[in-house]
Amino acid sequence: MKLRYSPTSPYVRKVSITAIETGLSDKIERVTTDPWSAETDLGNSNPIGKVPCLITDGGMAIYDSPVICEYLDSLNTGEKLIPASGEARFKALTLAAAADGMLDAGVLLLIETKRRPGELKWDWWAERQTSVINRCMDVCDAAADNLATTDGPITIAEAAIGAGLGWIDLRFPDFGWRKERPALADWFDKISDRPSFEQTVPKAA
Ligand SMILES: N[C@@H](CCC(=O)N[C@@H](CS)C(=O)NCC(=O)O)C(=O)O
Repeated sequence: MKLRYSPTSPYVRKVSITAIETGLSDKIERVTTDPWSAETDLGNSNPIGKVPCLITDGGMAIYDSPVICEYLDSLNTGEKLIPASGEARFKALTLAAAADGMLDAGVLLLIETKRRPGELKWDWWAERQTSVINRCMDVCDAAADNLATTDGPITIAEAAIGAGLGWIDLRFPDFGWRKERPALADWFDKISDRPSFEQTVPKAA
């Protein structure tokens, strides 16, 4: 398998954590891809033009990150990251969706506040994305006491929330999310020691 990736993408990190936890990491060749480059051919594999994009051994392109994680978990012969059915499945998937939603808003906020030319900045839009991030973090905080940390298997929820918070810290070091959410902060400290998290810490580009 080949994974088209960029090193700081939190969606890629979630996939990398999933790959490590499912024991598949060694089977994945990494192909660095800059989705923002005008020259990239990424759109030939993923029409959305985003990383991550997984190319299977059979040549099939799989996107976006939730589908890639589901694919890797389907190859996983050990404990599944995505529970098979029932409330556990939909709790894990919904928490992962909240973490992905936090990131989607985070990416929009990054573009709005750090990339858009000053005269085009739109405060209303930035405030809206900040509210989304905060609401998603609140949902993760409410669930934090039931999230796995260093011992035992994790689900896609832990992978997504951990990758998401790591990226918020990288891109918005002054966001200040911990003070109001001690349970989530404590959980994040603990999960950060898990090998799959330690091995995938994003480095500023
Ligand atoms: N929903 C997508 C989001 C992926 C995404 O936004 N990736 C960013 C990098 S962090 C990207 O490739 N952006 C390029 C663009 O928006 O054109 C997923 O879960 O895979």
